[in-house]
Amino acid sequence: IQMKKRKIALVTGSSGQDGAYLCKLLISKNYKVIAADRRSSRDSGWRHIELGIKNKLIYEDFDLSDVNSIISIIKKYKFNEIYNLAAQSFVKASFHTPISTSDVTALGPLRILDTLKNFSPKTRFYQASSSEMYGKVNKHVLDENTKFNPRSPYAASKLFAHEITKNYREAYNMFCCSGILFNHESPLRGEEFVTRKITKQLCEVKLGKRKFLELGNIYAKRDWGYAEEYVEAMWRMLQQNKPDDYVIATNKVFDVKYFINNSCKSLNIPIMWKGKGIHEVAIIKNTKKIIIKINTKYYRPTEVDYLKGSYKKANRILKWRPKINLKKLIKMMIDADLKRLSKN
Ligand code: F7E
Repeated sequence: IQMKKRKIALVTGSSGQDGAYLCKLLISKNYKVIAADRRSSRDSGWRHIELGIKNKLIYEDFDLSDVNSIISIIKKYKFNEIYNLAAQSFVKASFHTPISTSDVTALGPLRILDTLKNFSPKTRFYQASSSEMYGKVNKHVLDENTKFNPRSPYAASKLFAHEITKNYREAYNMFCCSGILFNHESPLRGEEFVTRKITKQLCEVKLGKRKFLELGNIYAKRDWGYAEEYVEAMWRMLQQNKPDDYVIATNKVFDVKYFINNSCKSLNIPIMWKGKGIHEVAIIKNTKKIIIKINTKYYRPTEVDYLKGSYKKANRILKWRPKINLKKLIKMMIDADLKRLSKN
């Protein structure tokens, strides 16, 4: 009997939320997985520990801004697949560091693509594109044909990466795909993003470790899915006969306020809202204590107000669809944060 050869994959940004879930998925599919991060991002590797995959990965130091680190890793292994999940991914931070954000988030993937073209043109490449590329929209539901209108250095960088990925596919016939992923959350989400900030800090209030939280624009609307399901879509894109781009979303939209209200329900903290604009607050019903305040430091110079995606194409071709709804996702995140905080 001929043994099927084990596939080798590179996951850049493996220590992030999506990287960790994707590594877990690839290991379960018997891939040899090379987990690549900047040395400084790897910190404690807490996500890999939580997922129980820390000793199943091969770790390599890697930096998207350093083309030599890319060349040496691509020459060292014969990758079947590369998933580029590394980026400066926090939209707000990109306004403060637009140049380094562009260097990593826009030029980083080009460095990989050009290295692949020169040394490994058969390797399949996945680029993590983002719904932030749509920016200011005047359409109700966004899909693969909707025009982009980026509203941050992060979004402009992702758009360059998206276009250059398509260009390498068309110009050199390489197998390159972009997944246009809408917001996706989980207990492994970084604490600077709004969902995890809310679940973690509300849990701290619940446990008496914090008095209140401060947020920015609570009327922003997002299409929030569950990250572990979204990484499955990435893998499916690279298993097709033809490379292409796909929107991954839930086709549902909620505002930040809805996320807060549901998190409070899930924690049994009854709240009510008072005031308007920057003076709006949420107070705890029985004690009348303020639990949420607005702080304009969390506003963005240009905001993305509304994003809702259609996953029709992904459903038709990849047979992918979202399964966990937002209420379940919130509950999952709250339970995980309560558990972690009770340990400390
Ligand atoms: O903000 C509003 C904020 O930082 C969501 C990244 O993964 O998804 C993410 O980008 C909304 C924005 O995510 C706070 O103004 C209010 O309208 O959780 P976020 P994001 O900017 O949508 C896309 C798909 C990516 O590609 C990105 O990499 O919530 N908001 N108050 C706040 N946001 C934060 N972070 N903190 C607040 O206090």
